[in-house]
Amino acid sequence: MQQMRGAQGQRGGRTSAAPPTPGADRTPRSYTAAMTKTALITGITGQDGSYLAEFLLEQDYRVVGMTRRSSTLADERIAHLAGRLELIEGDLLDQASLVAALRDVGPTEVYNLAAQSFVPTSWNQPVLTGEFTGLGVTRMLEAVRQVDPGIRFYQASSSEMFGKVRQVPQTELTPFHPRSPYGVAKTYGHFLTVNYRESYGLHAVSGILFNHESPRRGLEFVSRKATDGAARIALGLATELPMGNLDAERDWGFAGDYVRAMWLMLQQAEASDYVIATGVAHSVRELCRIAFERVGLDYQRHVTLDPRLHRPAEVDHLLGDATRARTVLGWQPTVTFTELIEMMVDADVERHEARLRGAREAPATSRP
Ligand code: NDP
Ligand code: GDR
Repeated sequence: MQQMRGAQGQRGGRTSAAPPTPGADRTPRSYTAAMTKTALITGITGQDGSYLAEFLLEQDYRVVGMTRRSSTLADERIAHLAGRLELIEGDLLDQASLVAALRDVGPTEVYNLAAQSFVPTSWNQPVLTGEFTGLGVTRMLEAVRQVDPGIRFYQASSSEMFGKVRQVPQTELTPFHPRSPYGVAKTYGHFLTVNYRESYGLHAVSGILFNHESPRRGLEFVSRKATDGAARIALGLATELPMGNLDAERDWGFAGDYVRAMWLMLQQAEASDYVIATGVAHSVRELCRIAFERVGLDYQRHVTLDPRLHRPAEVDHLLGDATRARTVLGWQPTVTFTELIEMMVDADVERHEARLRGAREAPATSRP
């Protein structure tokens, strides 16, 4: 395990790993506010991983992020945390690496955020999505059970489990009807989390989070695609933005608010599951309108329809009821939909402008 050394630094391999000790101490850790808490975050390089790491560091946690090996460094979302964040290698596909990571790190809390999280990809790679997003949860829970059943465990569940909704708005009691291999895999992960809580008494919670976005959102997700598209068109870098189903509706919130809810869930005396949502739904069309208006453009002149972006089975409308989170956790969102989209557009404009400035100012290089 290593301290992160910044964008140019090495990635943390498990360099100080002790060999796994059969029958190592399995005594559940007592959970007191006084002890220094250590969090292990899987999916640290993702949107939520980066916000959660920031939040936990502010709470004086020791934070260790799990990364999987790749030939390139994918740390742009966490590079600014260099020196404060430790990294350890592990992969949700590899049970032994998870057990070893837990033994090395000795966390008090595990946040299982890693997943294949893009819904359309789950139709192209359904088996891999099942392995990462579904069975990966089993591997992580088994590792917790074996290494230290006193670890508190958070599972990143999703409103995609509601899919073809049976009730509006959706609560913790709404039945699931997932509409994609991703949604099915998340539903498996959710029930497995509940099952390990009921079977082994683990402090395992499932956060049923509705869509949450930020300037760090992946460019393939609809919110960021719209805000980046509006920024590029406003700066003359593109002229149109092909989109899929503009009528789909989602309950979108700000990722920074949602990671606070994850933490609050693990601080409760009793493990339980919570819906996290704003309680307000908007269409993709409204999203586009607000994004383009922010840069003084009319989305109708630039957004084109591409039927190839429609999904084999769509989730038409999601709207969450987070009453339980509000009353039990004291959680509520702080950023409105319009504020969120405008924040994202502004960040994308700034990023593209900086790149354009850099390109103009860069010294001319002679080709070999
Ligand atoms: P991202 O797609 O931004 O991040 C996913 C993370 O998972 C990345 O760090 C990725 O690492 C990692 N990962 C993928 N596969 C593996 C693997 N086999 N082993 C180890 N790590 C792996 O997702 P978000 O941050 O947006 O979401 C976090 C979690 O919350 C996900 O589980 C997602 O499904 C869930 N969720 C998200 C919602 C949202 O609106 N954002 C709503 C509800 C649930 P790498 O960089 O190497 O690819
Ligand atoms: P979603 O998010 O599938 O809800 O999953 P996404 O932003 O991909 O899609 C939201 C809705 O927008 C419609 N849409 C488009 N989507 C994309 N990506 N690109 C387009 O061009 C486009 N045009 C219209 C989609 O059809 C859909 O209805 C996200 C992920 O973060 C999951 O991991 C998470 O679990 C859920 O949110 C809650």
